[in-house]
Parts: sequence; C-alpha cells; structure tokens
Amino acid sequence: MPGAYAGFTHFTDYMALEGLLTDEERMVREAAREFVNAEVLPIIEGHAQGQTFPSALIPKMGELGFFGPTLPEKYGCAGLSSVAYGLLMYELERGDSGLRSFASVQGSLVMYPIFTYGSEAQKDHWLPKLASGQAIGCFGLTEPDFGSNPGGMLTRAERIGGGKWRINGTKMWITNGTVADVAVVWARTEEGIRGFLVEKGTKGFSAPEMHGKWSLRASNTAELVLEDVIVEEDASLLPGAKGLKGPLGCLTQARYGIAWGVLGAADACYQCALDYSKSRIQFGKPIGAFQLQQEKLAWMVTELTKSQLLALQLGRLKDQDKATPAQVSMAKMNNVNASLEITRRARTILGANGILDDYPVMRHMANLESVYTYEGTHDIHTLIVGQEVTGLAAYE
Ligand code: TGC
Ligand code: FAD
Repeated sequence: MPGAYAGFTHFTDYMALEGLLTDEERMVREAAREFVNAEVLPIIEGHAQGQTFPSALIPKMGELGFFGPTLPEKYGCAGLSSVAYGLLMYELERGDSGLRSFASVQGSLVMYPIFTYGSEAQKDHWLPKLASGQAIGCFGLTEPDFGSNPGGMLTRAERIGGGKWRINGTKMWITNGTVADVAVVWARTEEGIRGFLVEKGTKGFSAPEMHGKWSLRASNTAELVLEDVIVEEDASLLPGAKGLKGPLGCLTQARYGIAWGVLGAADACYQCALDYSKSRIQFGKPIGAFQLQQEKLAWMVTELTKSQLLALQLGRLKDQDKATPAQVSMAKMNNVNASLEITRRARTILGANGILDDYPVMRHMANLESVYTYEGTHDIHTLIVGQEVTGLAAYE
C-alpha cells in the first residue's frame, strides 16, 4: 500500500536542541506534527503519484494558523516567533515539500509583501482571508528567460490614466498559480520594478498549469500570462515596494523557512533508513551492522544536526532582527544541499525498496531537487556568500 511506512514519530535531536526551545515553540511543533501524522501521511503518496495538491487540507491548515504565522493577530495570524515558524515548516515538509511550499508561498511570498508593502485597505482586504485559507495567493517573479537574474525581467506595467495600470508579460514556474485567487506580480515600470496584486478572473489574465514534473508532484505549478491586463492602482499597486529589493525582501523570508523545512524531509528519510537498517537482514546480519551502512547513517545524522543548529541560531538572530540576507543564503544553501544528500544516502540504504512509494524516500529526494533550484539556486546562494566574504560580486 503506498505510504504504508509511517515510522517517523519524533524529531531527531542528537544535540539536545529540545532544551533550547520555548514552550510555545514546542507546542506549535506538536500541533503541526499531529496534523501531518493524521492528515498528510495517509494520503500524500497518492497525491504525488496523481500529481495533485491535497487542497482539502487548506481550511484545516488555515484553522491551525499555518499561514503567515509570524504576522500580527490583528489580521487573523498567530504572531509567533521565527523559530516556531521554522519548526512548523520542518513538520510540514516532513509530510511533503509541496505542502511546505504551499505554506511558504502563502505566508512569505504573498501575505508578507501585502503586510510589508501594502496599503491599509489592501491589508484589511486580503490578510484575514489568506490567513484562514479562504483565499490562496501566488508570487510571480520568474520569467521564461529570467530565473536567477530577475532584474532583467520583461514583464511591463504602464500607467494609463484614470488611476489605472496596464500589465503585459509572462511568468513561469509559479507555485499555486492555477489555484490562486490573487497573484503578486512583479513588473518593470518607468519607476523601476513594482509589485501588483492581480485577481483571478481579471480580463487578460490566465494561469495555465505546467505538467510533467518528476519533482514536487503534489504541488501546483503554473505559468502566469498577462495580456493587456488593466488594474486599479488603489487595489493593485503595492505602494511600499520600489526596486528589486521589494521581491528580494520577500525571498529572504521564504528562504529562511526553507532552511528549516528541508530538514523535515531529511529527518523523515534518515529515520526511515535507520529503521530499515536494523530490520533488513543480509549475510545473516542486519545491514546496519555493516560499517559501510553505519558510515552513511553517522554522516546523515551529523549533517542533519549541524543544519538544525544553523537554522536555530539563524531563527534566534531573526527574532532579534539581526539576521542578514547573506546569513539566510548560507542556511538555504547548506541545509538544502545537506538534506538532498541525506535523502540520496537513505535511498541507497533501502536498496530496491528505496524506489518504491511504500517508503517516503524517493518522493522527498525528488522534491528536494526543485528546492535546490528554487528560491535562488545553490550556485546563486554560494555566490551571495562569496560576495559577502570577499566584497566582490561574481554575478555582475
Ligand atoms: P542586487 O543589486 O544585488 O540587489 C538589488 C537590491 O536588492 C537588495 N537585496 C536584497 N534585499 C533583501 N533581501 C535580499 N535577499 C536581497 N538581495 C539583494 C540589494 O541591497 C539592492 O538594494 P538597493 O537598495 O541597493 O536597490 O541585485 P542583482 O540584480 O545583482 O541580483 C542579485 C541576485 C543574483 C543575488 C538576485 O537576483 C537573486 O537572488 N537571484 C535569485 C532569484 C530567485 O531567488 N528567484 C526566486 C523566485 S521565487 C521562487 O522561487 C519561489 S519557490 C516557492 C515555493 O514553492 O516555495
Ligand atoms: P537559470 O537561472 O537559467 O540557471 C540555470 C543554471 O545556471 C543553474 O545551475 C544556475 O545556478 C546557473 N547560473 C545562473 N546564473 C549563474 C551565475 N551568475 N553564475 C553561476 N551559475 C549561474 N519562481 C517564482 O517566481 N515563483 C514561484 O512560485 C516559483 N515556484 C517554483 C516551483 C518549482 C517547482 C520550480 C522548479 C521553480 C519555481 N520558481 C518560482 C522558479 C525558480 O525560482 C527558478 O527556477 C530559479 O530561480 C532558477 O531559475 P532558472 O530555472 O531559470 O535557472
């Protein structure tokens, strides 16, 4: 039966991180864990195989406060710490990267820009609906010819008088695009890059789904096509976002959540491989007794533990408003890479069973190939850290 393996019951805690968490942070993690165990694990392999997002879970996720949880209660959010948010992402991605991506986009890439750059009227209109999951959002930055270099974007918006703007362009690889009620669309204008809220159903706006992914199969990915889309300035233009730092500021929030989230996928695979190594007998012994397999397991738990400590310290800095974008890049780069390598080693320990959907390993491994690329590729984050330490930008 697909997904029959449900061995993950706890957070791998080799360096006693538990003692560094607050009661609230532990409670958030427990609530998310219960949700994932009860609602996600039993259905997720079916959704991944069928290439569908488990949309029936959205209202429950809203009810549990999973969307934009660090934003203020005034807007229906939970006002949690960044570390609590990180632990929530860890648990969601232990379920599936598609589920964590949904929450990342909704919270960090849609609610965050509306909260940070939006007018009071835009915040009052959208934030409570997005927090409850009544409305879904997406974030359109990447274009067919501009991925790592969004500053080159071709999507264009122009004022046409009467308090209106006209937008033309195409975005690609947009998570939640087809199902979104509102898209945050970044476009070049005479005043530099600006952000616009474009509602589903607006004339000239469509979001065809992209098909054929071998990764993040339980996630909706779309193109956004804007053909002479006319929007009202008051409702649509984000007044506080000017220049590329507008969208890049949102990415810093999402990359932080990813640095925690991927560890949930890695932890699930580590625990699965550890269990398997104790019960699978070859040459008369559990395979976990062979030195080659122990080397893999020791490497996996060491990398997982180092990555947890990096994420936790980054979260503490973020809560003091001291985390820099380059520190976030280091955590995204390191933790995604470590997690992907952990899932690959787990796959080998399971032998042929490693490719079956009876176990979560291959699904997580394939998902992390996308996470390695999105939100800034591993290479781009390497160059951001390289620039930070040398003072020399390699991508200019
Ligand atoms: P550069 O000149 O370096 O910067 C332009 C302005 O932005 C500021 N800035 C940032 N601000 C906040 N956070 C950051 N991370 C920032 N990085 C830069 C910077 O200080 C500057 O401000 P100012 O005041 O001087 O104007 O820009 P550049 O064009 O040289 O580009 C730098 C580079 C390559 C690092 C950047 O373009 C980049 O990060 N590229 C990667 C693109 C990317 O990550 N795309 C992600 C798309 S969204 C997505 O993948 C969602 S996946 C969703 C999911 O399912 O979870
Ligand atoms: P490219 O930029 O073409 O890069 C190709 C290769 O060249 C990479 O290895 C890269 O590291 C390397 N490279 C590029 N520039 C340099 C350089 N200067 N030096 C060295 N190497 C370099 N985008 C959104 O806007 N919203 C979303 O919701 C969203 N969701 C996504 C969901 C999925 C499943 C995926 C796969 C992508 C998503 N993206 C989204 C797009 C994602 O952000 C881009 O794919 C990513 O930024 C990389 O762009 P690219 O794919 O065009 O690769």
